[in-house]
Amino acid sequence: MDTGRAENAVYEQAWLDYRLIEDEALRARYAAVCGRLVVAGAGAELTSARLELRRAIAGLLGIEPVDVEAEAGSGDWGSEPAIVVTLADRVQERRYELAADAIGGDAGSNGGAGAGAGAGATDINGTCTLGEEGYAIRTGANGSVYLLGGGAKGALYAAFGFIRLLQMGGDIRGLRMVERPAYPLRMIDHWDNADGSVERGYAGGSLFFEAGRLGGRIGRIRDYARLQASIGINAVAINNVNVHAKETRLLAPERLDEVAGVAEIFREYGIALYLSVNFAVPIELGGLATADPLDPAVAAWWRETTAEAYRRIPGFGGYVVKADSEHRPGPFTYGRDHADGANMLADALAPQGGTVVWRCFVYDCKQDWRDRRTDRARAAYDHFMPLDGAFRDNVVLQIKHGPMDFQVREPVSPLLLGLRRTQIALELQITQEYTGQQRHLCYLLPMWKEALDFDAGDGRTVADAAGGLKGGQDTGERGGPAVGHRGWRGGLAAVSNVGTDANWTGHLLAQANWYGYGRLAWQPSASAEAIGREWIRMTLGPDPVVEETVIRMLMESHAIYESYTAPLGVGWMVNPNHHYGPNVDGYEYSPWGTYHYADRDGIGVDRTVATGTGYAGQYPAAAAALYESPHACPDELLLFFHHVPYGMRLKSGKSVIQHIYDTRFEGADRAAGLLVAWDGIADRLPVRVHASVRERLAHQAEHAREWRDQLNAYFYRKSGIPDAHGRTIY
Ligand code: GCV
Repeated sequence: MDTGRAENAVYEQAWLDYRLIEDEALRARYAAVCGRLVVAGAGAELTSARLELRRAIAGLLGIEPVDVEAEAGSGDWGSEPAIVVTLADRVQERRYELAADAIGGDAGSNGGAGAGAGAGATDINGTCTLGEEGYAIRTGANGSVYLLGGGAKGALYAAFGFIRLLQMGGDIRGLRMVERPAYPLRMIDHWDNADGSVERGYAGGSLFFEAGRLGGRIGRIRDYARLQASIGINAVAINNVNVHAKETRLLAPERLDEVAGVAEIFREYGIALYLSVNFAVPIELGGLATADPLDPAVAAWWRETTAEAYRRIPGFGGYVVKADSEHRPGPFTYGRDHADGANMLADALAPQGGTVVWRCFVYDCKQDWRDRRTDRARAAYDHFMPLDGAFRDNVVLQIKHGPMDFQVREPVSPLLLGLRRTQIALELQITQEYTGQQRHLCYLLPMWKEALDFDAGDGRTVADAAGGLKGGQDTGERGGPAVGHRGWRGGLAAVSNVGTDANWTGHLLAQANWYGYGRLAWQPSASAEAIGREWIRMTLGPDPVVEETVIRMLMESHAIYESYTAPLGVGWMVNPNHHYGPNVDGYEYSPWGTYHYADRDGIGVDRTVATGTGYAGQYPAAAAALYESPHACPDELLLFFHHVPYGMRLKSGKSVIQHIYDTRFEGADRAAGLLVAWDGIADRLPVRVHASVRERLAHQAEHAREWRDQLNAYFYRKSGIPDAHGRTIY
């Protein structure tokens, strides 16, 4: 298959590629309802909903819908079926034809990738229960489909939800869907720099910055905002958390209009723009002698600067802060703690309703590798647990899913479940820094699902914790919020994987991670497979053979990547700085706190309480006991928690060394299999789409062999133990 339009659309429109539905009967059924469009109500998001529906209907059905104006106050738009977009409370208040049918009755979900959040029988009652961002979709008596937002943002999400239904070929008769996002914060963080580069970016340059200028690519930024809104993203930080001199100036009065230009586009799509800020900006920009958070002049500077930012930037959301981390300035310089730092910014933001997202990635990056007692894995918990309850209620602590740094396999950070009186956001990394840099296929949702589903033995999962659910009820001594209170601001945040590449993500299939992140942030109980299938169908089309092939590739890819790169929970065997490619000792004698301690007898880090760094003791009792014992510890994390001999038997029955050899061989073979599978659907895909992914899969297959051979050779030479199957090890 080869059509220029299809190729470009897949590249540029990603999953919002509205190609004509081929099934004529289905198209006609949809067209009978979609030929008339009513948008009742005002607001930027409703305007965007109208534009998007028009665009989707034109593309998918090949018709231009007629815009029907609801007569002011009457709600009368004729008896013919139509798509009606409005606010749920408007429907009730104005006694529209549909009222009882649209809102009452047994609320269900569309299914799709996951059930609507908390959809119940009688709880959908206008804005109060849908919330600003929730929505209901109902089919009325005459076949009209009502897209009812709790607020204007909800109406926009309803429009995208309905479009997804059409793209998926769903039945629009008798719809009774209710959707509400699980979390109020569904954020994407860009690590984009003012010079146009992207830290850990693998898809070209920055969408936002070009040689110091911000917001020039208006069309592309608008498409970006559409894509984000379509998956429910409502907050985007546009600049790198490593805030250098140039980005520090984004808060200067003469730069605010540029920021405002991007924020204006975001606002039309319900997205709040955040800025990552340099904790020392009062010195660098304000000319003060200090950035001490307890100095009144510093607090006043932040208050004034923040008020000005809100005056100038529409829909500004607040600040993201990386402090006292990897050479960034922070409150430690002044002998203050992170609650002092975060609360000072929170006080500046509070009058404007803003939020400070404060990162917990705080550790000693100048560690002596000879010192075995210092353990980087402990750092976030050690720094932040003593501050639980000390944060203002517009502070959200952003916590990486593992205690180290986005490795292929890590245990879940104990801080996520430990904090009970502090609002949190789980931080994920969509950009594939340690997972193949968008040259290897690695669908991250299975890994993210494991983190979200993790509970430490008391039935409270990380997904619950990120939503403030099932927590303690105490109020913090310093005024922190009781977990789960109504004003909860936490949720999920993730590092972006997009850039200026035509297909957004470099590796086309890496789009599934971006799409999937948004869908999970909306509903964490949705399945990785269902979300993957949505992405495939919306992006690559409805061919079932393509869908089955690609979903298998996606679902197996994380396990495949892990099996040739990171054995039994050991990470960091990569080249320093750029983090690509095998280098077993790349981080072994470094100051970064990243060791495997392999010698001739064994491998792994002793993190037990009994004989090691004590990290295992940071978990609640049940999980701590599991990790403390090398016999109870799950195989896949054995070397994260224990230093063991190569001959130790795993639960699988294999020795550690044989496991290392076997998984390297299998992993490389399975990576080669991904290429074979993709080639099997070559004639079902646009030529350029097939070729671009093929090139990456071919590289992956070859690179996986390199990983296999370097790791096997290294461990054979260390241990002197041959492979039980006599395969070639160099
Ligand atoms: C933005 C890791 C990455 C850094 C990143 C840092 C962070 O260390 O390698 O590039 O810095 O994480 O999350 O702040």
